[in-house]
Formats: sequence, C-alpha cells, structure tokens
Amino acid sequence: MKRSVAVIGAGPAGLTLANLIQQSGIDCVVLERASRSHVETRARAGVLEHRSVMLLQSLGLADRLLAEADRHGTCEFRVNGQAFQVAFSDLYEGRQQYVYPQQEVVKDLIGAFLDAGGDIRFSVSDVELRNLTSSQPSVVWTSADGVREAITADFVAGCDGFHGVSRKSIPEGSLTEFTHQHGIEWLSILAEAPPSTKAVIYALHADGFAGHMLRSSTISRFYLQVPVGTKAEDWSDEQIWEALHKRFALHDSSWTLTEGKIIEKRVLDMRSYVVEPMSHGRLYLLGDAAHIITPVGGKGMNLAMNDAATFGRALIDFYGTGSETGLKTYSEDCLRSVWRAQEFSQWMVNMIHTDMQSPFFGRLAQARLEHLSQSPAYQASFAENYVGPIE
Ligand code: RFL
Repeated sequence: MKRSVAVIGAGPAGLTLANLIQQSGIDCVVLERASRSHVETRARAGVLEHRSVMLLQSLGLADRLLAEADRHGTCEFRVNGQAFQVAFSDLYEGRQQYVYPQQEVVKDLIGAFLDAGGDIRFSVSDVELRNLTSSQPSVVWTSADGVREAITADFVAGCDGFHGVSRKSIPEGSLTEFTHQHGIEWLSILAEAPPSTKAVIYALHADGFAGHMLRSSTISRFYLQVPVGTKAEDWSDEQIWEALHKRFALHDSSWTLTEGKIIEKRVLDMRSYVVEPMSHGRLYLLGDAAHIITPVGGKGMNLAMNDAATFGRALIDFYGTGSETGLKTYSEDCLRSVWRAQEFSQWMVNMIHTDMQSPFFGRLAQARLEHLSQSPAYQASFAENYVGPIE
C-alpha cells in the first residue's frame, strides 16, 4: 500500500490534519489504536480558542460547533472569599472562547473525514515506524482483525499523544527535551452537575486551588489542588464536594455550588514538556506527541490544532509547488506558539496556587491576583494570552 501521508493517531491533531490535507487532494491513512466509540466519548479538553474555531470554519467543519457551543467572554477569580471578573472578550476586540467538549470535536472530524471518503483504521496495534530518514518511510501495524499490514508514505505525521510510538521511534540524542514538574497535583473531577456559574472560576484558597470549568448544560469539570503523591481513591465524593464548597465560598453572597454524580476522578500529571525539533527525517510530531502543557489556560487541544494547520499548509505547498520551505520551518513556527502558551500557562499556575514551593510563592500569587483585579493594562495582557493569538 502507498499513501502520501501516514497519520498516526486520531485525536484533534491527527484528525484536523487528515481533513485539511484530504480537502486539498492529498491522500492519507489514519491509524488509531483505540476504537471509534472510545475516541468519540473520551472526555478531555473543552475550550476552543477563537483561532481554532476559525480554522475549523475555514474547512467547513464548524457547523455543529457554531450551532451548539457556548461562547464565553468572561472568567472569574476568587481570592480570600471575594470575587472579581475579567471580561477578556471586551478587552480583546470581542474575541471569545468556545466551550465545546473535545470528544465532540473528534466526532465531527471523524464524521467529516469518513463522509469525504477518508480512510481511518481503528483498533490497530503494534504500530512501527521505519526508515524515517529515507524519502519513503514505512509504517507497519496489526489490524483489528489481527493481520499485519504495511504502507510506504512520503511523510509520517506523529499525532499519537504523549505516550504514543512516534516520538519514541526517534533515535536517542536526536531531540532535546525540556521538562518541568510544577510541584503541584490536581484532582480532576467530571460530574453530572449543571454549571453553577456562567464564567469559568479560578479560586485561590489557603487549602489550595479550586477550578470550576464548563463543559455542557449537564456536565461540569472541577479541579482541586491536592498534596503531591495523592491517589484519586484517597478522596471520597463527600470530601470532594466539601472541599469544593469550602474553596469556592464567597463572603456576602448567596452563590451556591450545585452537586451531581461524580463520573470521573483522577490525579493529573502537572508537568510541562517540549521536544525540539518537532521533526526527524520524514517524521513530523504534532500536538501532545511533541509537547504537553498543564490544563491551566486551556491550551493543549488548541496547540494540537495549530500544529496540524501549520503542517497541513506545509504539505499543501510541497505537493502544490514542490517548495520545502514550510516543512523546513514547521518546527520553528510551531515552537513559537508552544513556548508562548507554556509561558502563559506557567504565569497562571503561579497566580492561582498556594505554597507551590514555599509560602513566599503563595504571597506572590495573591499579589499577582490583586494586580490583575486592579490594573486594566494587566487585564489586557491576560486577555490577549487567554484568548490566544489571532491568525
Ligand atoms: P490525543 O488527543 O492524545 O490523541 C492521540 C491519539 O493517538 C492515539 N494513539 C495511537 N494510535 C496509534 N498507535 C499508537 N501507538 C498510539 N498511541 C496513541 C490515541 O488513542 C489518541 O486517540 O493528542 P492530540 O491530538 O495531540 O490532542 C491533544 C489534546 O488531546 C490535549 O492537549 C488536551 O486534551 C489537553 N487538555 C486540554 N486542552 C485544552 O486545550 N483545554 C482544556 O481545557 C484541556 N483540558 C486536557 C484537559 C487534557 C486532559 N488529559 C489528557 C487527561 C483535561 C484533561 C483531563
């Protein structure tokens, strides 16, 4: 079998790329380890930046999203029992964030790709990448029926997330890894609870951070800063609700938190990671395969889609004109956005946590929040980073 591009992984990065290049007549196959139903129901991110929505719209892939997604232009911070809001959309020319669960993005992208005749192989295993520095790399895998299959391609797009096979196929010493453990842990909770707020809430409390994220009219995601080394099962549902009530509590307000059935709880690896360069021979790494970021600021899915747009444009240029310029600058172009997002996420991490390294940092967090509550210039800078680049 021969294809122009072999795409490993059907997450936001792989599926955005596959749709983008297929629309330009570049043939590809997508190899996905999980089943279709698994990837279409896996709840993760929920925030799309303006730039990601514009990309999907330009590809005709945003109809359901635009009809169903909630738009948000304000977020709320709570500190010492008092709340203040930042109207980031007003501060950034009306650009908004779109709340649309990642699994719905994935569902839309799979549907559109298959409807247009695309080829996705679900439930594959033992994917191996070979001859990556030659002009005809190959990919070998075992199909859902247990048959060993292979293709040669011009390019391999490694979109298989942090734990995938793509990055691991690059010889040791070819990449530089940048990694940072934030010294904090979050318990991530998904609950069948309607949102108790119209704006995302970030609460700084003496016991630790609490976050109320928005997902849908019936589901909410919550985060609790927990001691390092905590296991999800250490926290009963009752303890979770008690901590959320306590950390979100406001003086002088009748605001209440609506509880619901907890359907997922897990401790998040609060680590940042970037590899440079994001390519090796004819293998290009996209999304979480090349970089992971804390959920603070909601950038992960958006960076994955930006990588796909950048690589897709480079491929279209290559097949259209023979130019390799976009392929050569791919890594550098993406890394600029990646590091900008990492810097912002780190800035926010430092602002909403207590006692990360010492009580000194807790006081710095309070000072930063106070500055944000008072300074229009500081709020404008926050808005620009929170909403994300324009393009
Ligand atoms: P994905 O989504 O992990 O997709 C990779 C796909 O590759 C498959 N795969 C393989 N396929 C074939 N062979 C192999 N050997 C394979 N190994 C893996 C996997 O099954 C999967 O389908 O990576 P991609 O496309 O780079 O997308 C990245 C995003 O998923 C990720 O950055 C976000 O989910 C991060 N994230 C958030 N991002 C945001 O922008 N806003 C948020 O609010 C946000 N919240 C979150 C998040 C991630 C979370 N995680 C990972 C637990 C909240 C959570 C809880």
